Amino acid sequence: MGKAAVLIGIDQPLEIRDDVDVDAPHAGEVKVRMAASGVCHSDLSMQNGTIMAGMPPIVLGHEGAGVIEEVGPGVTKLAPGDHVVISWVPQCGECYFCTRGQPQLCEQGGIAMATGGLLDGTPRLKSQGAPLPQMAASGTFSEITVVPEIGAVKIPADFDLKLAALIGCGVLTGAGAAMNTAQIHQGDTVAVVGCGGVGLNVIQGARIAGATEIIAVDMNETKLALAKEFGATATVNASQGDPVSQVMEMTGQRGADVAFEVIGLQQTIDQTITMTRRGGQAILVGVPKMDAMINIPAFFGVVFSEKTIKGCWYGSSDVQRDVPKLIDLYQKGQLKLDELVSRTITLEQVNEAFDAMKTGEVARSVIKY
Ligand code: PAD
Ligand code: ZN
Repeated sequence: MGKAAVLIGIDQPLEIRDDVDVDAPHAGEVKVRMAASGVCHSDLSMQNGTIMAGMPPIVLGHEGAGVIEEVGPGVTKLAPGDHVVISWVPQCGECYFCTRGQPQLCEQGGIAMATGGLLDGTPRLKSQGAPLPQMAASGTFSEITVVPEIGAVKIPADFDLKLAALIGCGVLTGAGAAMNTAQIHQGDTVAVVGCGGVGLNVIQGARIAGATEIIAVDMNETKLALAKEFGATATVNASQGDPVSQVMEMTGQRGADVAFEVIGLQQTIDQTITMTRRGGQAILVGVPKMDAMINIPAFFGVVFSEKTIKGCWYGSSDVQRDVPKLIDLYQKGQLKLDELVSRTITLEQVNEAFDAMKTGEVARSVIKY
């Protein structure tokens, strides 16, 4: 029996249950004792019904790291005792997308995402006598979980698991948005709208990729100060005047070479596309409400201006390639991870982490088991 934080209804506090039974891993699966889990805005968006309503009860959490306790039949790449980062997009390496260099779109992940189960559509957790679904084939708000072998990436055993957890979503997504999705070039001018746990990683990814001007846009001064630590060269407080005209002014009325939306609001999506220069790229990372629309004039906004509007899923990451790369960048002192941890909390404090996220006071709260 273990503990887990369970979403029992939209807009209700997560319930801490201590009766969670974990099945043995099936073929191709691994059981993981979680060491740490970050609290990402996507967890809050599940809790408040912005995304994927309709499947409570479900264990949330998808940004985690831990130690393998048991492996199912046929598992060859991982063994008990291995330290792993959970990949909330399992990447099979064999499907249409994986073999075309887009493992972030792996066909296997879709089944899990839609069902709250693992790759066969069923979860390995049970509570109150019923199967307990797991968010995104992970469920890292559980002391112990079972994930597909292709949803766990081995890391060195001496790497801090609390920092490794953050790599699992915020860092892969944010840094990947800059380095993989946008493929920032040396000398680019970049705007980042939304400087939370993911946006700060877009900023540092852009800095590492060679952007020379990085304009951070947020409504919270604490976040703007953090953004500067992560590499922003200028800041715009969106609560003080129109952020688009401020970015236009800072870029000689041309706009940013690459602008990123990292909030998930219809209004900021439109702002981000508008502040992108002619011929530039607008990268949409934030997850909006399922019925949100993009409201951009088709001619002046896209055709005549030749802008690319590009979605970003999991930082277009190849997790087997990018997790080691990010660890290496951290060890060389180029990637900040410690500074992302605003608070270390217990599983019981997960609802407080949601409150802190709503007021914008934290980059990340990290649950330590
Ligand atoms: P967060 O809550 O830590 O950060 C959001 C930031 O936006 C905060 O700093 C806010 O102050 C700021 N903000 C809010 N409203 C405005 C506004 N109108 N103008 C300017 N700034 C504002 O969230 P996060 O960084 O954890 O996640 C950001 C989004 O990215 C969220 O929608 C999440 O669901 C999404 C996400 N997408 C992927 C993906 O694969 N596409 C992965 C992970 C997270
Ligand atoms: Zn996330």
